[in-house]
Amino acid sequence: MAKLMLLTLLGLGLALFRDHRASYQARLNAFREVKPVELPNCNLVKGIESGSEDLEILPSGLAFISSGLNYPGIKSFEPDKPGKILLMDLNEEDPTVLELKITGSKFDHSSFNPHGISTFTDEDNTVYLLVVNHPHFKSTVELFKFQEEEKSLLHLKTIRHELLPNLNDIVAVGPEHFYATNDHYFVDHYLRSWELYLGLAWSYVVYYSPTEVQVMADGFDFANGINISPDGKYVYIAELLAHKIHVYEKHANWTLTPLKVIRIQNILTEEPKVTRVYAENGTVLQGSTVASVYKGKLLIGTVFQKALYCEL
Ligand SMILES: *[C@@H]1O[C@H](CO)[C@@H](O)[C@H](O)[C@H]1NC(C)=O
Ligand SMILES: *[C@@H]1O[C@H](CO)[C@@H](O)[C@H](O)[C@H]1NC(C)=O
Ligand SMILES: [Ca+2]
Repeated sequence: MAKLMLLTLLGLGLALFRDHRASYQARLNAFREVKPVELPNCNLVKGIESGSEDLEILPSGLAFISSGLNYPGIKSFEPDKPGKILLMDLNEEDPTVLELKITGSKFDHSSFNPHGISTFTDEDNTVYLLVVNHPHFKSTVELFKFQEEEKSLLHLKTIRHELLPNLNDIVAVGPEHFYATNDHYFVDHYLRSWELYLGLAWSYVVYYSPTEVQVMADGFDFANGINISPDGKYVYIAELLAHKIHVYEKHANWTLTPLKVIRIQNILTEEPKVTRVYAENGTVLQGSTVASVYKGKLLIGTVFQKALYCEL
């Protein structure tokens, strides 16, 4: 009898497992045909070979690029080297990248593992760069002051908080104030895998300031990129495994009210305002994560590989 029970449980377990495997593959878009959409004039950015997971372009045309991410389960071409922040001046004819020197005595360069980044420009035009960092696979936010003359980043502060355990991306709304996505709920590797596999959708978004830290949105199946509209009124959150972009209204008290959801699955049929400007089957770019536009040019980043610069 005990054996029968055991077998029944095993059978049920296997059925559940198979069910979940199918939906897991669908959530990951594992079997999808990519129809190419080409742009006339694209060039790989020289000097980027080990990732450009996130990037941001200042109104002046200076782009910051985070490179060298080491993330569990994802390929890395330079797993033993620290990551870096690259600078690219998009006003140049044929722009190249330069690694920004990091200064400041309290910063441990050897374990630098940059992920999402965001800038904040103060009233006096000081540019702060906020960087999600995973030293030894933990999560911190590093606050830097950009020193344009010296082409360097002065490290000012490391921010850690129990509500910031699994950071992916941030969007700065002040020098030490930001919204951040936690792409998982659990910290433990084993529990994280199950959380992802079962699609628990426990990933969440936090508002952080030196005086207040609060969960502002939750229930995401892997909250990934986050950004804000140029007028500062709306916050956008990409829910990776649900293939959605959520639009929130941001209030004066920093709370977020959901406004609408843009489904990305069938962008060619559903929302006519969404245009696919570039698509490629992996021969040129693999694992693209981010793109931004400056003066009619498009800069595309990838998790662990190259970056592409195209004319739109
Ligand atoms: C925050 O502001 C919004 C809009 O004014 C309001 O509806 C909400 O109740 C406020 N929440 C808190 C916690 O104060
Ligand atoms: C990917 O696209 C390139 C260029 O369009 C083509 O040459 C190549 O055969 C494609 N590869 C696959 C696996 O579809
Ligand atoms: Ca970002």
